[in-house]
Amino acid sequence: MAHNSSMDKFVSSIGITLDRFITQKQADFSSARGELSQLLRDIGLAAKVINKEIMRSGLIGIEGPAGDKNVQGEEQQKLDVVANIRYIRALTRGGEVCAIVSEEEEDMIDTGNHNAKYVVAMDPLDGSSNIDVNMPVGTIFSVYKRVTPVGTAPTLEDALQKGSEQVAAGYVIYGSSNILVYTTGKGVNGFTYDHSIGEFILSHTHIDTPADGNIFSYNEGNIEDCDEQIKKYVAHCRSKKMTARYVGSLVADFHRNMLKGGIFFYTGTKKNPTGKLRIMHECNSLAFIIEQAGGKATDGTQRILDIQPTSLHQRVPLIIGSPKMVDALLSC
Ligand code: AHM
Ligand code: MG
Repeated sequence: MAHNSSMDKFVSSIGITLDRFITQKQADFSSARGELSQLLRDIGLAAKVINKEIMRSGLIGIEGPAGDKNVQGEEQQKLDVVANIRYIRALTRGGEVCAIVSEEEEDMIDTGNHNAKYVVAMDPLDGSSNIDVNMPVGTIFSVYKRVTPVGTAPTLEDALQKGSEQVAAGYVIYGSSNILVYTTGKGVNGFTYDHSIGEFILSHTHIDTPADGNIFSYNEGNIEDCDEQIKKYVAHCRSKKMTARYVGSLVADFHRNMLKGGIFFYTGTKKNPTGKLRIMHECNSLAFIIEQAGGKATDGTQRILDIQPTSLHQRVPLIIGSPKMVDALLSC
């Protein structure tokens, strides 16, 4: 039935809930049986719970350090621990995930759901050093199909897959507003949390990153330690009077740059010769998303999504953002 233009505002998908959107999008995959949709809903639910905890963290005293170190020797914040537990619980109970790889856990977790066909890699709370000062933090996740047969116990082979094998990826920002962005390989969409009704609502459809931009995100405190290419590129950014923006929460820096046009890079330093960020928990997800939005992600020599991970907590250099800016850095 034809509709006139005044009806557009009623048929636009802006404003529908995350759950409904996921259900509608399932139709893009003819063989889909709803498991991935359920898994994404489970993540959406856990995101709401974490958001609630973060909003109250100052009141209930969970924003400080927990006293433990995680497997990388970094101090674990209490909220890191809380977020890790919440996501693992949501994904385990949800039943669609056979294995979870978390930044906060040394080993892969076998959820016991051996009939499930998906594996999730995640950083439950990224940028956690920002929690106690009210800066944005986030969750980053990647979803893979297992490679071992359904019905058997998952193995490391299921986890150590190239980023190009992801079937879905996304992140949540707990910041000035609470936003969930995800892709299943058919574009990138973002949902803003409406506290009054307790739902993520579609707010950013088909996100495309600008081909070029004016923002560079780099921890310039590392510049003495970095290689000539980075020094040259930073000098180039300064000479062009670009805008330096570095929150220190990857999701926040990434999200802003994707929407406005920009580049984020964290390459090798003396302390971390292959950079700080982890391929499984952080880089692959954002690389998949930026490519879906028309951008690029590389470690300086190859596409992030083509790297074969060899260990769960492997770190790689990350250069990610608007395609022309990534190319300009590589040509330095
Ligand atoms: P985390 O996973 O321990 O929170 O560390 C990752 C964070 C990123 O969010 C951010 O981009 C980066 O570390 C900042 O590191 P630095 O303080 O060295 O600039
Ligand atoms: Mg992290």
